[in-house]
Parts: sequence; structure tokens; C-alpha cells
Amino acid sequence: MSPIVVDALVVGAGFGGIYQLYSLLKLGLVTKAIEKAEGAGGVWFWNKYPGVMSDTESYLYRYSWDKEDLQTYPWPNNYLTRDEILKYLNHIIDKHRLREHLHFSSELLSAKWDESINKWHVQTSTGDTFIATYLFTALGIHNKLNIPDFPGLDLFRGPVMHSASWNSNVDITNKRVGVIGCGSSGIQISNAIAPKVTELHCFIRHPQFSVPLRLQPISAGERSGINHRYDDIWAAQALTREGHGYDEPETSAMSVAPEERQRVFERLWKVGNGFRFLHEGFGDLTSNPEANEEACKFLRSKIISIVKDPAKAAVLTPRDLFARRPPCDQGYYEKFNHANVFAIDLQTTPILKIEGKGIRTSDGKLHELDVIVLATGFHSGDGSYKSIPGHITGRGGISLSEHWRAEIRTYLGMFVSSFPNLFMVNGPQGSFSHAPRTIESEVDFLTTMISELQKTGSVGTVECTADAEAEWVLTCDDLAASRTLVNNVSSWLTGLNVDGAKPSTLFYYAGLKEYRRVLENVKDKGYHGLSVSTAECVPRR
Ligand code: NA7
Repeated sequence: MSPIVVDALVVGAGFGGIYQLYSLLKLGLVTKAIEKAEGAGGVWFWNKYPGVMSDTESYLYRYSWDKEDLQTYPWPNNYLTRDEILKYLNHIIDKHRLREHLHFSSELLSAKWDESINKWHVQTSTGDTFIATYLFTALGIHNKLNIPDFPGLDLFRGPVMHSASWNSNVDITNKRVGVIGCGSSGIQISNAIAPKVTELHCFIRHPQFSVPLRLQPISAGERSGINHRYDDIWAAQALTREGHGYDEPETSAMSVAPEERQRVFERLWKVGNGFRFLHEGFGDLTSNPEANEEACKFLRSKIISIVKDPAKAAVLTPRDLFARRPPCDQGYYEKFNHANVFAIDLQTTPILKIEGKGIRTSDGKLHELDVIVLATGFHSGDGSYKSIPGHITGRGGISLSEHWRAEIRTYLGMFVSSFPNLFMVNGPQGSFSHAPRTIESEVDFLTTMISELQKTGSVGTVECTADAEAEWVLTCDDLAASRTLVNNVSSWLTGLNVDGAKPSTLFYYAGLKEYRRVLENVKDKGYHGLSVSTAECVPRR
């Protein structure tokens, strides 16, 4: 098969890939996108487990640039289910005639930078070879599954499913189900399946603080109000840190009287949403351990008041800070008031092995099961890149996995030194903020950059300098240490959800407003930190 020659190849058809494809086509570049899955949606395509849904407000969980669509596209509730998100993304694809440029069921097998012609050679699982001037990877951060090395896992006689490879043909009704893990996925799954199963065994290593989601319908009046304010909403969002549509006061939790603190926490608990709980009441719950501990005390008391059995409540009550990515639920803790729902403390009794009939913990007990669910998360961040079978290989034949052997290193979360014309959308060390808007900020930056470089008519390659990359890593490390508590706990935010992993900084934690300011600044300074060579003309079309 002769190679497919394109200006740009986009990998991935989630929020990032779809918008990047749209933007490059609008620029007039010959662009194709490949996607491993048979449909669009990225992480939402793969995660089809019971109870899966978003915890970002529906009116914000969409693209800001399609003004007409913002007015007309329906969303019935304040939060979206997975199916609603997939429907929305497919609607965007069709509305903007992107489908003809998308190759589904086409996995990126390898990408090699060819220094002789300054192009990427990309091989896919369908046997296609692409020759691309620009390679945009929108691989997502929760792509490579984390399957812990439990001894005997293959000996289990029933189905074993990871949360992101849920098998809808497995009927869990009236079955004894074990769920290992209690992050967002484990909590949503446990909550959704508890009423259907005979027994639910939740294997919990580090319990998490879950705040009710408070799913509710949006009335026609509320929708109309949002429609009228949409431009202002997006403008205001871009000036916030988290970008989730709520106020972000600076007030320290420790600066108010304990009664006032309690009143605020109580209000936030009633409003719902973990991110909102962490940011809408006080400005320092995610950075000041003392303030965070006050939130923890409040949430621990909620867990204890909901879960009637003190032994179960003890297993479900976190001992460490509220510094993981906050999960949300719809009655999770209440489910443990049912006699058939069990909480197993893996810190006291770790999993010893898995046997044909179930999971044996270190106290010798066999938890007999029909189905095992691994809600054990992902090799988040770099896992999506390191798991590419034939690697991404840059200058001098070095692979991205080798480049990141000691630590993840990027510039702005989009560029990697020695990897010319490789642009990551929503890559590691991008901003930790509202995902669709963060993605839009990156895509807009990259597309403007390409557009400006194209105008010069003499662009060969663009890549970040090793210095810029090193400085960005330091910035990310400093921000994680000074503005967050993520280093105080083990979670996917530092890669420590994976057994034996080394901690690394996966995000830039100064927030959306600052991230957008930095990007603007880089652009205004003539793409500071990026080195542009004029080795070859990019063909104009
Ligand atoms: P998470 O949040 O990384 O949660 C993974 C869970 O799996 C967490 O409770 C882990 O416990 C647990 N885990 C991982 N390995 C083990 C082993 N070996 N033994 C026992 N328990 C284990 O993944 P999710 O899929 O829930 O959520 C990921 C993101 O997707 C989420 O934050 C949203 O952004 C969407 P641990 O805490 O490490 O003790």
C-alpha cells in the first residue's frame, strides 16, 4: 500500500483529537485522524461501566467555539452520562463533516521522525503508513489500564473486567461481585451495581472522600438563562483557576470561625460535587494541610453518620488528606447499610492471591465471588505514550519512553525536546483544570502557531529546546509542591496508584487562567522556548 501523505495526522478522537482535526482542516491543511476505537469519544468510549458519568456541569462539558450549538444542543440534567457525551461528540463530528477524515479501528503502532525529509512516518494497525509533516497526539491521560500483578488472577473461574474494558455481556445480576479500587470508577461502579448483585465486596486500600453529585434536571428557564449568558460564562471561566463554573474565593478556611467553616462545608455538601467542595468555599483547601484537615474532619463525620456499621465506616473513612482527584457519588456510602455490601480493608488485610473461587486476603479469608472488577485505574499521563507498541521515535532514534525514563519531561504539556513537529494535545504536564477548555486552549495555541509558521512559507520543523523543557518540569514540580497537596498522598496525580511506580508531576497546577496567560506570553515572545528551523517548505495548498 502506498503511504498516505498528509500535512497533519491527529491521533485520537476524544475531545482533543476532534477539535484539533476540526481546527487543522479549517486552516486548509490536509489532515487525517486515526482512532484505535471503533467510535469517537476517547476515554468516554472505553469507559462503559455501570454508573459512568461526568462530574463537570453539562453546560460546560462541551466546546465553547460552536456558538450555535451551545444554544440548541439539548442536555437534560446538570451532569452528563457517558452516552450523552458520546452522542454530543458524534453530533459535532457529523455537523462539521469530520467523519470522512477519521479512520476508526486504527491504532498507532509506531511513529518515527525521518530526519532526511523532516517528516513523521506513522504505521497503524490497519496496515496504513502515513507520512505527515505534523503529528498531533491526543491520546488522553487514562488510556493504558493498570492491571495490578495479583498472584493467581488468571486462575479465577469467573469473568475479570477492568473498569475501562467492561464487558456488557457479563450479567452481574444476582452475582457475587468483587470490586477492587475505590477511585471515581470504583465508587461509580459499586454505587450502580449494589442494588442488582447478591453480594458486593469492595476491596479498599486507600478510602477516598466522596461528595454527593446531586444529579438533577435542568428546567427550560435555567437553560434559557444559561443560553443568554454563554459568552459571559466562557469569558469568566477563562479567568478562573479550575474552570468549573463556580466561584473560587481566596478566603482561607482557617480565617473564619469554626461555626462559619462548618456552615460553608454543610452548604457545599448539599450543593454537591467534590471539585466544588474543594474550591467554592475556601481558597486553600487544596494547598494548606491545616485547612484541608478541617474539610477531612467534616467529611469523615458525614461518612460516620451515613454508614451505620462502625466497622464498615472505619474501612470507608480516609485517614489521609483530601488530596486525590475528588470522586462524586449518588448514594455510595448509603449502599454499605445493606447487609450484602461489604467493605474489605486492604491495608489491614491485603490481597494475598486470587483463586478459582475468589479473592483470598492475608487473614486467610476467601471472599467467594462470581465476577471480579478491577477498578484499579490507569498508567495515567505517560502510560498512553509509553504503551505505543513500536514507540514514538524522535531525533537520533531516541524513543519517547527512553526520553522519559527518569521522569516525564515536556514543555507546556505539548512539546518534547528532540521530537520535532510532535504536538501533544492534553499531554502530561498540561494544566490541571476543566478538561475541554484546557484542551481548547492548547489546540488554539498549536493551530495559531502552525498558521503563523505556514504564513512564512519556510517552516521545516518546530520543537522545544531542552532548556525550556527542563524549566517547565521545574515549574510543574514547584507548583505541585507549593500550591497543592498532591505529594502528600499516593494517587494517579503523581503516578503512585501503580504499584512500584516512581512519583512524577503529571500536571501544571497554576490553573487555567495562568496557563492561558503563559501560552499567550510564549506566543507574544515569538514562540519563546521553541526552536524553528527552516529546512524545508511546508507545501501550501
Ligand atoms: P484511580 O482513581 O486511580 O483509582 C484506582 C483505585 O484502584 C484506587 O482505589 C487504588 O487504590 C486501587 N488500586 C490500584 N492498585 C491496587 C492494588 N494493587 N490493590 C488494591 N487496590 C489497588 O482510577 P479510577 O479509574 O477510579 O479513576 C481515574 C480517573 O478517571 C478519575 O480520577 C477521573 O478523572 C476519571 P490506592 O488509592 O492506590 O490505594
